[in-house]
Amino acid sequence: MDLPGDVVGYNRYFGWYIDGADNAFGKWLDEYHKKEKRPIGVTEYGGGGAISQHKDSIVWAEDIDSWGPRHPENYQSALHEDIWRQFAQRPYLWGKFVWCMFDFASDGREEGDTKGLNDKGLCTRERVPKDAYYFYKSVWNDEPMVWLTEKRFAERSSVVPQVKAYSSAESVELFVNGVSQGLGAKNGTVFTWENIQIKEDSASEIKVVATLADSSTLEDEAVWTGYYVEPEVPQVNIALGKPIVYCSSQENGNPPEKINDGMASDSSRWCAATANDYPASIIIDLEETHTLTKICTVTHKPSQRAYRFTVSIADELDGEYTVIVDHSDNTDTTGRFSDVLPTPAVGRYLKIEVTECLQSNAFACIWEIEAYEAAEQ
Ligand SMILES: [Ca+2]
Repeated sequence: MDLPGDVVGYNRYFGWYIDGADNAFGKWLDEYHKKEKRPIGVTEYGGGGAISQHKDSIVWAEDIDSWGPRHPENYQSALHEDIWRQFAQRPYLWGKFVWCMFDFASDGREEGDTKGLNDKGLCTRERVPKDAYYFYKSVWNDEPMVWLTEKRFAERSSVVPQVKAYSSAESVELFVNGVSQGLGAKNGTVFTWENIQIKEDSASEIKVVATLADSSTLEDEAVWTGYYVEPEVPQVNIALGKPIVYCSSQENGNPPEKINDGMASDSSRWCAATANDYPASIIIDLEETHTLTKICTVTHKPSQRAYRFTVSIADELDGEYTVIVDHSDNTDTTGRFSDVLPTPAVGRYLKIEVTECLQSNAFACIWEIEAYEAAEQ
């Protein structure tokens, strides 16, 4: 851009409104650092956090509704850790501005656990600090500190996939009911322990002890009650990177291969060559017969456009396609679809067909499609 100004700042929400996997924010910054003739900074970044919500092993595409209800507090803190690590490796940034310090009224939003609220604050509107607040305390403040995260995730799986603490100390030890679980793996000010067993159906005392340079200690603790959770069958996205064997048309720069490259973002999308050209379709060759259990789709311009589409499957490229996902009457503009199939679908060729967009003059355009199959046990 050639607007007047000595420096430039971008508001970007990687990991929130768009996928932030695989250091996407940092890569984007490097690209704009090269393009811009002036120093660049980040004038807004972040994501929502509802302190009533938590979940283990969160995946953005699966578990987060940036414009909807699912805003787990522990995703927000993990997001800030991930983004901050990318910022810290890029000293060319002239500034980084968290959006924002406190949750605030935002009429029209229906997100997280409270209507009419923008919950991107590091603290709630009532000034209760969220875990993300303590992450920044650990990286910004000189004052020695330790904070055990997910205190409010008090009823949870008895095998905790990851226990996490923030501390400016050199080492932090975890105790469960007085029994040491060892020193945490250290990544900057983030300390983690994997697969920690707590009691089932009764309370466990979880304590972290940070040892400072002068050998003094700081402690923090929580009480968690465990319950048995059936281990999840791992799901594998078998559409990822598979060859595209048919594409009705493509716009320059947005080729069909972007529909299954593992990134759901504006810069990683398939787009038809012209507007109002429906139906527009792509066929992905899964390379052998698969049994699909779930299809996830992200359409262009989430929160603005309601695309209508179907997903179907066939054994032969030119064979008969059976519709397995039908959004041909969609009116929703979230742009995010996660369809668990009522019965598993078997086939080799996966076709996505965009039939319409409720907004006029829109190009058929999909950011990403994922096809899941249960992993073999
Ligand atoms: Ca993509």
